[in-house]
Amino acid sequence: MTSIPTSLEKLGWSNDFAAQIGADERALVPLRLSGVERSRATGLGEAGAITLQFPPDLSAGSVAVGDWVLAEPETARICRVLDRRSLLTRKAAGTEVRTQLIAANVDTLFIVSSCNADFNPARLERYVALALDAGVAPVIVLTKADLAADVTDFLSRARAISPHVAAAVALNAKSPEAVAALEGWCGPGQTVAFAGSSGVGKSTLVNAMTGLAIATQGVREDDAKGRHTTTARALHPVPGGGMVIDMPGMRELALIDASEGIAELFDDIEALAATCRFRDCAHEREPGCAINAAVAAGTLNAARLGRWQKLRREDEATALSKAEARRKGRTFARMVKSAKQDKTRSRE
Ligand SMILES: Nc1nc2c(ncn2[C@@H]2O[C@H](COP(=O)(O)OP(=O)(O)OP(=O)(O)O)[C@@H](O)[C@H]2O)c(=O)[nH]1
Ligand SMILES: [Mg+2]
Repeated sequence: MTSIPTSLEKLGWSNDFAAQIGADERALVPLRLSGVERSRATGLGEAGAITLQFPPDLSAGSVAVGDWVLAEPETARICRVLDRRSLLTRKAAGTEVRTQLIAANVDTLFIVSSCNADFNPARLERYVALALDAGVAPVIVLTKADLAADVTDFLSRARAISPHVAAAVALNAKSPEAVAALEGWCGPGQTVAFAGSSGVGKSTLVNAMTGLAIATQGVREDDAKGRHTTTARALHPVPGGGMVIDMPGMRELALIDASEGIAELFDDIEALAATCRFRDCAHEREPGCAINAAVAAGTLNAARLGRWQKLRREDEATALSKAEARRKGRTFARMVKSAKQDKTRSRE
């Protein structure tokens, strides 16, 4: 394993974090979470890697890899999570509408896809919206360029996703040149994270950047699908400066509270929609619909329009379910409160 940097700056510490430490917190130790498990976490700090315990009022679900925390040196117990520079989240799997934290204090999200059957604009758009919503720069990384017949076609389709994609690069993750292609985004003080489906080469790239030997695995030939080799998110130092987060492959990415990211991703369509004759235009058969006119004129891709509508509908449905859950929660809390009052009264 590569040695862990000893200075906090090398781990991504900056003045924004230092400024948050109160006068009564000077005895606490700042640590950056490099791994989070159900009942404990690993923190990197000046003394190296430490196993940290959660206090009763903080669960593993409220922190993420990349977070900065303050911990008690004697007990190794986390006292407080420092305000984040950025936070990547998604809707947790399952029917309940719940936010799951993915990674914190990330500067650039490398959205990885292979130049093969894995390439899917709808999926890439979700990752881009997620990054934009969190104020993280999205960079699309197309791997397995060595196996593709026409890499430029994949690159142009990736660039067409949104003008807000910071860059799209194609590479062979196993070649010695791969690191140089990504170096521009990862330097001292920077944190980058790799996200994407299983088997696209995230860990292969993390290994190339860090000199580690994280397990990587072959892909099924028939459908280009990976097998979920990486099972937990982990933060690693890059010897030349910066930190990198490897993540398990995501089967699907459901967004939550990402309406700003979706609007930014599709801001050209949003601007067009604002010029429709009717403010509540559904872009179906209304007269004066600027969206339909653009599709008819060939300046707006109908499939991309469909994906914008789908993401917006999904986002609205999630927001509604969340509001409903909150309302039910409040009703339940009121019921409990009034039941308690009734009990007290009946004793009086
Ligand atoms: N030829 C070629 N093979 C690659 C490339 N990138 C990754 N691979 C291979 O693809 C397989 C999967 O790579 P991993 O790095 O394990 O993929 P991953 O994205 O980390 O997968 P999960 O951990 O399951 O999410 C490995 O056998 C890699 O050697 C590439 O650019 N070209
Ligand atoms: Mg992996």
